[in-house]
Amino acid sequence: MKFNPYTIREDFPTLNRMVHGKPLIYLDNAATTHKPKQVIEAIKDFYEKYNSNVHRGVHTLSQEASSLYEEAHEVTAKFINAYSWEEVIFTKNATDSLNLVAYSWGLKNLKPGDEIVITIMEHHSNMLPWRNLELLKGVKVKYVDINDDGTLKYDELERMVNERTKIIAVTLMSNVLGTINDVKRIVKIAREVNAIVVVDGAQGVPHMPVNVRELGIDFLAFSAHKMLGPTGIGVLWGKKERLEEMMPLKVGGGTIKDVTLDSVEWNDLPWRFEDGTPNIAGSVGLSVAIEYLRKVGMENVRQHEIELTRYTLKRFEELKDALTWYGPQELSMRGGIVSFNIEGLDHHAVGKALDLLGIAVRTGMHCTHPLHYRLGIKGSVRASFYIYNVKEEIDTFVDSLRTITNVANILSLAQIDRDRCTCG
Ligand code: C6P
Repeated sequence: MKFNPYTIREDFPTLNRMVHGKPLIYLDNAATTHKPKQVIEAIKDFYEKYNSNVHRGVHTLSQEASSLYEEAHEVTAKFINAYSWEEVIFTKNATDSLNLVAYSWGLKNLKPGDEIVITIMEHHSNMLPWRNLELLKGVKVKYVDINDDGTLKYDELERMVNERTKIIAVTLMSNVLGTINDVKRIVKIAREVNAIVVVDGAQGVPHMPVNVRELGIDFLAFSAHKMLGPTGIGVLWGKKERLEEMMPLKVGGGTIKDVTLDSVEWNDLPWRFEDGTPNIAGSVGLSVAIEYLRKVGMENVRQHEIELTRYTLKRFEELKDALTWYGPQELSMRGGIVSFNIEGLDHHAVGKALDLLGIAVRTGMHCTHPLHYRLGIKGSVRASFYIYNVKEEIDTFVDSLRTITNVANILSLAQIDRDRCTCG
């Protein structure tokens, strides 16, 4: 399919919204993306025609719902080139997936004194579960720093990893800096000490081709809602042998083959980790979202975001006296995320001003407090792109930043004059 963001936009009803009397410009895709009508329709269709519980009935609706649910595992497995659909566990979201590895693999396989290496750019979801293991298992979490340009200090990582290192957990793409980490290089370092590699793909998987076999990693976590799918469903992919090493911790309906008062026989993969009635409609939505992205082509997604980022950074140069932005300049090392601050202005104020002009961005610390402290800032404004964003939106966005900057300058000059004024 020839990539055309203008045609793609027609599939997204939300993009027709007006906000404060202006056409919506949605640049908050790292938080969540909009859903194409194909996904919305598929979820509606599921509830209208197939709604039933899975793996719990011989009746037609339950069989059909079970097939759709199983098929969603297969579609997801193919999308990331997993060895088998049995390696795909549906969770609530990426956070849930990372917690699942931390506890189910970590509690069983770690011992006091073991070390987990993560990076300073990690989202709290790929930091706090590991930190909990410090309390629960007496392991130590170590943090790899970044260079001034927001890239990872690989030499420091290499020095930090030793025979005590059991896990390296790293994000594929930073949700603030946009930095894309060299996961293959990290896997090489990990293999020298037999550590496993857990990848937080929440920002990576929606925006670039991801092939788990080629990366050589052990676990990958991501969320449907950041890749055109619904909220409430996420994925943990794990190599089969790693999943076999995990203990089911959240257990109950769906996780077992047999239970007596003396014993439990756990279910096959992946069901032993999918406790209770799952998000069946969500899995249908995820399937269709993946199918949509597959047709668009993940290479095209990546290329489009490189172009939008290139254009944004070029236009940011016009405002360089007032703007500070973060992350690598080199586009091959960054995704479609641009975080910045305007000199003298609070990030929330900038976000609100943009909202009044119809532009949605995220402001704050983006669930990466340690990274913001490392950068020496109290927060940032973040614009993040997806397949339906177009250059004209970037123009309006940058022009709006110029207006905000000019108005702020006028207001501060007015304040200086006001302070000098003694006329009562
Ligand atoms: N980042 C953002 O605005 P969940 O919320 O579980 O779907 O995803 C968690 C998560 C994990 N890792 C990274 C790198 C992420 O960016 C996120 C979610 C959103 O940046 C919401 S905080």
